[in-house]
Amino acid sequence: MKSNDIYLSLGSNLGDRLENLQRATVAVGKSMGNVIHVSSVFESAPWGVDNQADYLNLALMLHSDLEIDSLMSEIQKIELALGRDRKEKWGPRTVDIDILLVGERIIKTVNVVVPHPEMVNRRFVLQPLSEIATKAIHPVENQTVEQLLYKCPDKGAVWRFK
Ligand code: PH2
Ligand code: MG
Ligand code: MG
Repeated sequence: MKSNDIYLSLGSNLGDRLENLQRATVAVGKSMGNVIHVSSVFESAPWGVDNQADYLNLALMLHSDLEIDSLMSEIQKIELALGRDRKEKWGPRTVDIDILLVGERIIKTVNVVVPHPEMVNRRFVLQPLSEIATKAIHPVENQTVEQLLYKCPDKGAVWRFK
């Protein structure tokens, strides 16, 4: 795979949330490629399932020569190493890493769909992403991240944490 601009979303709402995000960012740089940009950290109420702690989220951009399946398996290793235990859909997690965009490619495999199908509906994803990728194009919507944030139907509060 060409070294595209790959955008990831990281989230944590268990344990030391900030440390989890920092450790995950370092691990991404070690095993997946070169981390070029990291957004501020934002906090938001849990989306999808109530009665769990607030999340911290950030977005980052990396350059990588890995194919999509290798990106996915590295992500799973990092999530596991940081204590992720996959139980409940939308439930609490020490760290969740999602692939949002891979350049302007549209990818559908049994493991992963890029652009992330739900990113346009989640303010906690778009708000950090817009900090580092304002003009990046979503190749399905044919809109920039800035435009997607503006028209995002999710009106949940997302505030700057760090
Ligand atoms: N991740 C989820 C479910 N709900 N809510 C917020 N605020 N942030 C998240 O990262 C998040 C969520 C499952 O991936
Ligand atoms: Mg997720
Ligand atoms: Mg995930």
